[in-house]
Amino acid sequence: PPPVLCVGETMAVVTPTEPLPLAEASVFALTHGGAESNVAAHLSELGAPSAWLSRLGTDPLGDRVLAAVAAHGVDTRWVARDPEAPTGLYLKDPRPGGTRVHYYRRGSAASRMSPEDIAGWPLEGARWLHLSGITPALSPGCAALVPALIARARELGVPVSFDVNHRPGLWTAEAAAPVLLELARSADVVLVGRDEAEGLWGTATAEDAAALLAGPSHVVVKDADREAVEFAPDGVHRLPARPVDVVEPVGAGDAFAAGWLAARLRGDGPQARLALGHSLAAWTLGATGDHRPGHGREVRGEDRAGAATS
Ligand code: KDG
Repeated sequence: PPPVLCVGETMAVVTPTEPLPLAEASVFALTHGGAESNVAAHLSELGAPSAWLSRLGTDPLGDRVLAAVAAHGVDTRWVARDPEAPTGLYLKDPRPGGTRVHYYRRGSAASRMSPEDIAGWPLEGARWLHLSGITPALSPGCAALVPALIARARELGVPVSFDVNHRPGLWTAEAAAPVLLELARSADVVLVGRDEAEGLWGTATAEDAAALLAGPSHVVVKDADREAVEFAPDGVHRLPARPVDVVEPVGAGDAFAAGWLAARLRGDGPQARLALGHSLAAWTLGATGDHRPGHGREVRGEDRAGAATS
């Protein structure tokens, strides 16, 4: 089957390997992370062919990121290498109140993406296009790229999912709110956190958020560890989240998006879509990496059983 295209920046990630804050730790792991390539990796592992479209520097960090994403089975042939700009980098600072991230990505190779990249990308014949609200915050070129991609996908009849992903380290809620609202309204499927929507648009409940986002056929509102609610043409569906011991939250939203999307692509109903989203998110919450591989092998059988009874 044709691939799901996931477009966005993926960075090298430096994480302390000891439970110490960044300012005190002395031993670190070098991995990779990017919301859209995290989704692509999960999709590929769940059996949905995916491609990640982006730019990297020609530096060794770019080599590492490219190899790591490809190793998950993601098609990376459309990733451009830019000799004039570095691969983005971020550092994680584990703290008792939650992990903070420090970005070193201004002027990165991926921030130099623009609508001109679209001509070289395989949108025609794609099964799906997945985007997130991180990309428009990266640069004026990236801000122009996202709506242009959505417009092109519309012309070609390719469905678009948009994960709102407001990153306060990149832009304020005031700056992000109108941009993310317009992009979300133009997608077919929107994923958003209940608290994220409240911070951006002042909507208190999942229902308020869904009402504001009129336009998409499906709006999925995730309410942290409580529940996820899907607003679909055939009604409103909710599923409580499973209790889980959180090791590190980064990447759980991407995992949820991939689980929901993989279930949608194989024709599962709303309860099974939400169940697979929760399941992937819970899996990712239990480890420090942005993308935790292996979920499919671990729990696929369990979710199939769950889907059959719901
Ligand atoms: O959703 C997880 C991402 O936020 C993380 O992998 C890094 O893409 C990233 C970003 O821009 O924060």
